[in-house]
Amino acid sequence: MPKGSDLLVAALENEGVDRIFGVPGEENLDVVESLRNSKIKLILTRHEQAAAFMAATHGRLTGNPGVCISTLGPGALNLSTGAAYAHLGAMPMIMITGQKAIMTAKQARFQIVDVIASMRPLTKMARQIISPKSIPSIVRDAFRVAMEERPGPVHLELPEDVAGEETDDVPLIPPHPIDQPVAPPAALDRAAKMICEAQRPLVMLGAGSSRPRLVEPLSSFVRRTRIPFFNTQMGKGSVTGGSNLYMGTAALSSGDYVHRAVDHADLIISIGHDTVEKPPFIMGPDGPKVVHVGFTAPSVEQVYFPHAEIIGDVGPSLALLADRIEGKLHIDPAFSGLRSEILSRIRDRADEERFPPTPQRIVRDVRKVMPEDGIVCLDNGMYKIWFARNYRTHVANTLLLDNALATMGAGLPSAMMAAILYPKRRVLAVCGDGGFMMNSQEMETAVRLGLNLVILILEDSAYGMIRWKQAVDSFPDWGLTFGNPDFVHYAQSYGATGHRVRKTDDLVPTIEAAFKDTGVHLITVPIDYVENTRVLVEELRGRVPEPA
Ligand SMILES: Cc1ncc(C[n+]2csc(CCOP(=O)(O)OP(=O)(O)O)c2C)c(N)n1
Ligand SMILES: [Mg+2]
Repeated sequence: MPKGSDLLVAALENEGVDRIFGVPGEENLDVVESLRNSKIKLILTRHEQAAAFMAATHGRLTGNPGVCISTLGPGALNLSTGAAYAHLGAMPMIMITGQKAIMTAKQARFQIVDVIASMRPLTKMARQIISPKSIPSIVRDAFRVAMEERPGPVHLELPEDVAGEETDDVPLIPPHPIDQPVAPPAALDRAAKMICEAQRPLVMLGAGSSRPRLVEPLSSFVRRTRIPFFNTQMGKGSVTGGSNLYMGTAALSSGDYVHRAVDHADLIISIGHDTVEKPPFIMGPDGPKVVHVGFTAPSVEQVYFPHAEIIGDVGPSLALLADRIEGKLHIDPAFSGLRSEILSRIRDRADEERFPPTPQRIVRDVRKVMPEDGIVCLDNGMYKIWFARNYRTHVANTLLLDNALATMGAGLPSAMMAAILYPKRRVLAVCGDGGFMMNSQEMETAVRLGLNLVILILEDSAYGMIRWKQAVDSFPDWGLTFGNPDFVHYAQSYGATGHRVRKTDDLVPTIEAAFKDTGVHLITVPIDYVENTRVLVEELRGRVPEPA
């Protein structure tokens, strides 16, 4: 007779799961034993947080939930930042945590916290499994809920007595594809009229436009309508940045060069914008009209309150919208001049030779060694703004960054997941010296798994972004610097290869050589953050003369 844990593992196999990430505890041992007899691989990580970041990234990149596992109390709580990352980032994920027996209490309250209650605000659904018979339906429901728009994490708690209890075989529930309704004709007609009446329409591609299934429909919409577009940080690459309609990326909320295009527009078709992102522009009473196109309705915010909505499956809804507007649009030729101006500003100082290198130079050099389908995974720090602003993406989900929870520590785990899923593509993690150290122990996991992966650490011996904000807000420079390990030796101690860049011109050949080799490589380079204030504050506020 199968045990609860056998049914759980069979139900996961039924969903196509091939790996589970995590750190088991004694309450998960029945599940570990059922995994041993299954096709699913158990991938141990060195911290539960990393397991959750990896599982979430699996969901983000494939549309199918990644699965992670932990013990009760302390292990489960270590998953919570990953839960929030997936929840805000709309990444489908399943978290399975153990619990002490629920029929008896032989250890009183040892290690027991109310994990379900702690997960509720961080997930789409959090449930305790109280009987083995319910497992097939609960697991099917969990996957459905996690994948359904807007995707996100689901938490299941499996107490050890339920996991170990034998039961009659319960049939599994076959998964089926979920189709979403398409936007209603009245909404499409209303929006089409507004768009055709506009003199200077512009498209914005938001986080939702990076869903794996939208690649073709979005490109087709832009091709058919020829409306210039810009993107949010998490919408990068959903239509190629090589297109002559690409106006830039909104890494700041206002005042950047790309906002010249936003200010010029009288209507913005906002596709897949998710207000979890730091605002890509600020709506006000006099700004452009906004038509929101999304899988779900936008929340009404002080800074985002669309005038019309096209809600439904985005791909087919956009095709119906294009049918209504193709060939009937005003495209303002001034956008093309604005585009050259914006993009040339962005290229400024990318060629500079000084050492330590500027952020612009580092972004340019990384782009040089990454093929179009190469994946750059950012941790969270000052360089994120530079990569979002300056790195041109040609394929969706090739610059993975977190502009939702914006947590530190996800750079390395997300890159590891990308390297597992796409072993033939180049994968580069770019981390600050602060963020890298929050999950650097996963170097061991990466080496153990035999991944081919390059990690670039940008060293400023500081929590640079906060230090920059401190300066922008006119506080004295105080309290935000630290010392670092010798990263080359640190890498070697894990069995990885370490490199230190000592000349700006060595950056490209060092990254290139690391990719040509196999295994895990760590490259550390100092970064000159003087540019943060010079460009992102003074130049944009017109306080320094603009370069000729
Ligand atoms: C888990 C977490 N803790 C704190 C912060 C606040 N925070 C944002 S950026 C940053 C500094 C990042 O430092 P580092 O990784 O060295 O990158 P740098 O900005 O120096 O390039 C901090 C502390 C955060 N976003 N996430
Ligand atoms: Mg730093």
